Amino acid sequence: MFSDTRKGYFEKGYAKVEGFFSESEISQLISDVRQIEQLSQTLDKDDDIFQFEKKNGKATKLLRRIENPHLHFDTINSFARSKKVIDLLTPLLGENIRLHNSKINIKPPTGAPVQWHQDWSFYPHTNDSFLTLGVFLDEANELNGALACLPGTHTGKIYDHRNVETGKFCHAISRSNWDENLDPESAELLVGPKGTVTLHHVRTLHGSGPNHSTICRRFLLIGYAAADAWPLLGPGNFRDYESLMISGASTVFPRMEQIPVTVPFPLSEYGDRIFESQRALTQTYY
Ligand SMILES: O=C(O)CCC(=O)C(=O)O
Repeated sequence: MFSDTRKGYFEKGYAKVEGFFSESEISQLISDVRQIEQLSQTLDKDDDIFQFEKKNGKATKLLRRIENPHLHFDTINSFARSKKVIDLLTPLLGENIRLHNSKINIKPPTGAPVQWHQDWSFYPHTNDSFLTLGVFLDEANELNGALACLPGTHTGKIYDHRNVETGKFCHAISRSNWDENLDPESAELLVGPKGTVTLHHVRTLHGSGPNHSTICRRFLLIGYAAADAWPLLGPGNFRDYESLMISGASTVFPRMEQIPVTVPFPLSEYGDRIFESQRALTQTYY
């Protein structure tokens, strides 16, 4: 890894590497994703894998998100476990790495924004050696809703992610819970051509605007944690949890760190569906 990428990640809480994937590597990934996208077009509503943009509360044909593709499609599973990815992550997470989750956010033209949030509020662990790798499947720019990150927030406080009106967890920070550190004007927009990768720490404040352009902004996002970061909400099925190790060895001796946490309760009726859950927010930024 380039040492300035590592330095930037630890100092700012995020980093970007343009051209990380070659033209042929990214073309292969895009073609794999296209095949997956096509499977969605026989559906007329959301299922456990595919989520669509909504109009007047009803699903349109515009695909919004593919949930945990690594669990359903071999091509994405292999990509998420590839040597090139592991070599990128090792200087940031150490040698023992577990895959946590994945998604492809499509953000089609007119597609919805993602309000400001910290992933840490969704899934607190015993330590925060934990990040999300992002891969641009399309160019991301000022118009189509590129990811924005707030520098330095990965070592700061954890904001309340409950909807101030309902009191329920909503995957976003209500405006009245903002403080001077949550200043979108000081955010960095992570723009770049397809093949660019981003790395953002699990506590980094981030969000992205709506797509005002005529092209999709497809973004593959994969969460990874150090193997000794134990999920405070429990591992679910332990065998499945262990099967997500992508490098090194697992452990039953979690590393505890004295860091702020919050838990994603009380749950809203939208469960872990970030777009639906954020839509209930009345105090939005984007
Ligand atoms: O798609 C994006 O721009 C950001 C997505 C994100 O932060 C999330 O899904 O948690």
